[in-house]
Amino acid sequence: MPIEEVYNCSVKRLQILDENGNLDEALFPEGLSGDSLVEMYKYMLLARAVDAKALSLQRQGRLATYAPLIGEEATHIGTAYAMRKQDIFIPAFRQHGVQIVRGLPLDLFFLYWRGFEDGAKLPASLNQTPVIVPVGTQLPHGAGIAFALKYLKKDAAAIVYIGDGGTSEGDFYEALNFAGVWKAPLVCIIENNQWAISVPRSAQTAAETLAQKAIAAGINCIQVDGNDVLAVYKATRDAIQNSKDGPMVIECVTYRMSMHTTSDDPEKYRPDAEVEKWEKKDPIDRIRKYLTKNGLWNDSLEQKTKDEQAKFIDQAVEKAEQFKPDPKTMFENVYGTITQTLEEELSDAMSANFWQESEDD
Ligand SMILES: Cc1ncc(C[n+]2csc(CCOP(=O)(O)OP(=O)(O)O)c2C)c(N)n1
Ligand SMILES: [Mg+2]
Repeated sequence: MPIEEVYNCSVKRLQILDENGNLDEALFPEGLSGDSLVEMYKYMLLARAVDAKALSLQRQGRLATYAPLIGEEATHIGTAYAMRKQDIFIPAFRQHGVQIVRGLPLDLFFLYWRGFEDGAKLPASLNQTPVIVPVGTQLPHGAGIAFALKYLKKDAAAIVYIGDGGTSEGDFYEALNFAGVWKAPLVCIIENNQWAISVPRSAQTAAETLAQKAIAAGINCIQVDGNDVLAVYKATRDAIQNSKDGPMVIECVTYRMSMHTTSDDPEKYRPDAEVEKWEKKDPIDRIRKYLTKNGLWNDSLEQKTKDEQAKFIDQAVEKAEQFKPDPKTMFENVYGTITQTLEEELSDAMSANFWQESEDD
């Protein structure tokens, strides 16, 4: 008796805009206007400018540990631009570009990265869960939220983000398994930036792609050029449109151009040649080339936009730096009932002396 094939699978890869700004017309996302392309580009510039400001503030001691986004703008803006307001956005900790497109007040962004939990108190209208640092834990939340949306018959999807490293966590597989069984409207964006701190993608898994991890859970998947904002946008928009029929995994292949966080030095573990190779694939350069070639952008618009964005960012930083924290917030929400040690520390913190000494340090 011949050995039967019971299952056969493959993973497709989508790219629309190449490194030189040339477009595959046949794949261009239907209905996307020139104005929308310019808006996406401006968001990418803004994300990069906010990132540069955050890094500079951290180096001046005006921000706490920060996780840069540079290089990942197309993955952030493309996915965010495809989302609808009613969709629920479930980030990990690096998706600042998505937050910007979703309308996060920028002062809250700086407040959060200054280390104040008040920056994590998000307006409910954003439909976003808080930034989450324990790797992978947002996946079960995302699957649960997607299940709830289906149960409540809402016309909305849950969009959850995870890094290449995060896909090795049990939480990732468990969440996909659940979402697959329940055909929950979950769109899982794997932001494959090639590194998990100092662990390269090649040491993370023997699988050829990260997208294919969806297949065992019975979930559709695609790999996209994560530095091509059009491909990222199209894949995400299609996945959201189809989410009423079940989940989708999108692997965005991109690159972390900078350090993992400001407490890390990538020069210790990765070759310059690798970074230089990815510089040629810069997500902002290629869309700028396309827009310029098509008469939608020029140097004076670039300068005007950058000037306006710099002012906008400075105002947000000023507001965040004027914020006066209530020391009590550090002690709240740690335990259901405050412990004796925390009670003592709180009482110290509430004394005027404590703050005087800290300021003099
Ligand atoms: C459960 C858990 N283990 C370890 C860490 C420490 N840690 C923080 S980020 C990170 C790497 C994450 O890599 P990846 O998922 O690729 O996301 P990226 O940082 O590249 O965006 C690790 C190991 C953590 N925060 N949580
Ligand atoms: Mg990573």
